[in-house]
Amino acid sequence: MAVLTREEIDRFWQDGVLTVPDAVSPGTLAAFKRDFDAWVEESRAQTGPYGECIDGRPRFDLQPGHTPEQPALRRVQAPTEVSRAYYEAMAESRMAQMVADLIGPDVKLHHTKINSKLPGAATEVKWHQDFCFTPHSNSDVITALLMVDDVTEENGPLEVAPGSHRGDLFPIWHDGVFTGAIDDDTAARMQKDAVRCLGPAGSVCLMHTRLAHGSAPNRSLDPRTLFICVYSAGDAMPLTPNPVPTSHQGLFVAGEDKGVIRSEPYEVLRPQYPKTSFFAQQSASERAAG
Ligand SMILES: O=C(O)CCC(=O)C(=O)O
Repeated sequence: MAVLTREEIDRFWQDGVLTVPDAVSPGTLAAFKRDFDAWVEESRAQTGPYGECIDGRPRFDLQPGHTPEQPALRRVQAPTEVSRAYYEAMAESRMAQMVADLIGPDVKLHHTKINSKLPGAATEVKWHQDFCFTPHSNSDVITALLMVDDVTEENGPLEVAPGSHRGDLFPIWHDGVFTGAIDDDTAARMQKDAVRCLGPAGSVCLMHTRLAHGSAPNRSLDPRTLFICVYSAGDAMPLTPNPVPTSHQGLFVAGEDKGVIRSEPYEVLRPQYPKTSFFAQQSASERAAG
C-alpha cells in the first residue's frame, strides 16, 4: 500500500525533493539518539578518524578542531552495521516504503551514513550532486536524509536547487583535482535560489540523486544529525566502487531482484575513491583554490 500521495509523488519528480514527517516512530528516534550520543561520548577520547569499516577505512570521522571538551564527530560510516535501530529503520521503516513509492517496486540499498553537525563544529557540505559520486546504470537512485534532530534555519539544514535533477551533471573535478564540489560560480548561482529542507525530528527528506545541494555550518547551540540512506531501483547497477562500502549493500528493502539491468545514456567523470570520508575530499577544493 502506498505511503505517499499522488500529489507528493508528482512534487518529488517535479522538484527532485520531498520532505515528509513521521518517517520513523518516536521509539526509533529515541534509540537513534541513544546510539549516537554514545558514539559522541566515545569520540571524546580520539584525536583523529578511528574505528574500521569493511574496507579497512575509519568508521568515525572527526572535524579538524575536535577536542574532548568540544567533540566534532561529523560522520559515522555504515551505522547499520553497528546499531540495530539504524539497521531496522533502513530496512523496514516508512522511509523505505516511501522510496518504494517513488522508484519501486524493487528497491535495494546502496549505502548508509550519519552526517552530524555538532554545535560549534564548522562542518559544511559544498554543493554537489550525489550521482557524480555514485554513478549507476540509471538515475532511479534516492538519497533519504532522516532528521534525527529538529532541522532548523540555524543548525545547518540541507539546501537544494529544486528542479536541478532535470538538468546537467556538474563536474566535481577541477584542474585535475577531485574537489567533490561544483565550481564556485555555479554553486553561488544555486545558493541564491536555494530552498532549505527543514522539519521536526523524524521527518525524512527524499532527494533525487541528480539534485544539486549543499549545507552551511551549524550556527546554533543545537545538534543537527542526519541518518542518510541511499537506495536505488532494483535494476540500477552501481558503475563504480561504493565510497561507503557496507555489508548491507544490495539488500532488497522492497520487492525482489529480477536480474535485470536498465541503463540510460549520460556521461560523467569517474569519481575518486575517498581515503577517509567525503568531507576530507571536499576540503581539496580549498587547497585547489589556494
Ligand atoms: O549533511 C548534509 O547536510 C548534506 C548531505 C549530503 O550532501 C549528501 O548526503 O549527499
